[in-house]
Amino acid sequence: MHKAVMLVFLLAPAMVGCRDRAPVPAETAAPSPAAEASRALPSPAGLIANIEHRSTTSLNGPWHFIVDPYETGYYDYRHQPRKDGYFLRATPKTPRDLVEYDFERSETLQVPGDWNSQRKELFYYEGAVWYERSFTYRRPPGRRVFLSVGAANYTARVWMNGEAACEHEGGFTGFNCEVTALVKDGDNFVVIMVSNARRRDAVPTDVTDWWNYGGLTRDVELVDVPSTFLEDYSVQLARPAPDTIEGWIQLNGGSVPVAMRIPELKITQTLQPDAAGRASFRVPAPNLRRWSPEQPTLYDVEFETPGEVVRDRIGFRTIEVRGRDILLNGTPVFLRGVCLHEEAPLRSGRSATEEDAKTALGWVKELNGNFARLAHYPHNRNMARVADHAGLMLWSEIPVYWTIAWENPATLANAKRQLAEMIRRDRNRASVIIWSVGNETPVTPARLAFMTELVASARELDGGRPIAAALETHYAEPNVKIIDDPLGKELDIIGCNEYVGWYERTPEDADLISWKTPYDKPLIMSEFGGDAKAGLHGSADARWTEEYQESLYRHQIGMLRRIDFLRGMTPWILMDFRSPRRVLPGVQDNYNRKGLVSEKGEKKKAFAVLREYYAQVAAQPAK
Ligand code: GCB
Repeated sequence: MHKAVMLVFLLAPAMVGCRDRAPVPAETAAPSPAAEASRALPSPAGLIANIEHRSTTSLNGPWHFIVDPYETGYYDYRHQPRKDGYFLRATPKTPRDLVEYDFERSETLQVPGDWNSQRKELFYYEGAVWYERSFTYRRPPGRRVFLSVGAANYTARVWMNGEAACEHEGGFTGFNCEVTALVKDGDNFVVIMVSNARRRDAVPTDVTDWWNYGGLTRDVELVDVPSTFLEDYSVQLARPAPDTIEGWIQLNGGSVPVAMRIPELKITQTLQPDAAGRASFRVPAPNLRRWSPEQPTLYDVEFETPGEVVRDRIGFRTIEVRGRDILLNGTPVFLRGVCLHEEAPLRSGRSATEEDAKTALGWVKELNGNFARLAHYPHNRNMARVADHAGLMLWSEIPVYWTIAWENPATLANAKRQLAEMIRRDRNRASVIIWSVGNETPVTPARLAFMTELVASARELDGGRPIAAALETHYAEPNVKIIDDPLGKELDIIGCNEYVGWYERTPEDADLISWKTPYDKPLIMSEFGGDAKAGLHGSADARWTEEYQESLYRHQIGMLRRIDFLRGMTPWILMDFRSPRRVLPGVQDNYNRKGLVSEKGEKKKAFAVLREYYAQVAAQPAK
């Protein structure tokens, strides 16, 4: 060793490692839950209802991004949260300063949008990505300001001008954090660390059958409201007195009188909220036209507080279950539906826009449908808005899918939060008629306890809509299928997924099968189907051909017709969607091919079979 080097080594051992050693933190490799909690950013504020009709400043558009698989921008090399993380958006002040990132020189991603379909190198990426954008702003005098994120898959940590704003978990529901004290007049910047790392204890868990699209997948905007503002409200038709509109309002930041108006019905009321900012109301509405698929009437509803008029468009209808019937406005209805993923028509990737919603729901209309099952998580807000206008009924679901960590209380709390966020956003949408608490969950005591709590939560949050879940089935006898999952007892509507002719037996075997259940409740066959590659033709017994899928639909329809307690169906699925489980070259190529329409919009033969059947059903009065 060179003498000089040896001298340095002896005198200053810390320098040899090229940095000062950080003190060893109390917790080492695996920080305790308490230590993790102490690092947490603030929780989001209460969800603000109807953001789309408030005073907003869009932050959509290009955001700079940094891919950070090791979370270097958040944790130091001892896995401690950094004080100088990327959220500071630092730039060197002098040539000597060491700053190892630079948002300005980093490339951009479009928001809203997933990163996987925007960048080839991020197609399979699962981990953290930092988003940054700057904006100029002038806070309207006296107003409070919230940053609203429509969805960030899966976790998000938000900083405004370098200060912690909030964090959120759950990839398909929105959140907002108050930034009144953090935004400045003039130049601002916001940084959001989004991670789509899968976790066994998350909701959904680590194994699903859809693409794990990461990123800021829905609109991001600033919302400004008065210091006391209308945070949430419910307006619906009363049951069992359907000539009455009832509801409640919840203010944030104090209590002020609120004028509620439905001009077309000549309804004007002044509500005087209590000290907690809450008031409820009941008003007669004798001449009201009910919302229905045939006549999707919507009314302007206005709430005026000092400094804000919140306008909504609301349809009024009742939905209830009596025995084995589903009653819409008191009349039995058969739900002619199809399942949908939130996959963008014609281009793949996450859908986000009103245009996407119109295309997808336009196909449902073309099928002569009146219903869609939004699988397997809450879809973006445009879906329910477009469905309200188009006269389509919806099933909305949380991603409690397959094999959740049933015994983990934090997982249950997470599922409950997502359920509450889903209900809170869409409770005033007439189109949404069913809340679903999950899909194909196994029959075990721990899962039953978990799901029963979710059902109770859903009822508490919204007593006005039936609760369902998609259950599994088994054979009671060689040709008799039974739905007797004990969760059925808790539900209002039984959903059931079955794949006769695809994962089991042949399409023709459906002719032999009959169905039973101990529950005196309506059944929606919430899934059936099989894969077909658009344009691949052959005989009806050759897998992957359009003819196979067509034949499967014909036999399924024959079987379903014979189920006297069937009150709806949603075959799997409207459009081919990306899934990493689907690897068969030349056929699947990372797409689940059970769509009636390909990802490019090509209609397969089964589309016409279903369309024809739904036309027949629509022409008959419901049972
Ligand atoms: C199911 C699941 C759905 C899958 C589908 C399939 O039962 O609920 O998420 O994508 O089957 O294609 O296997």
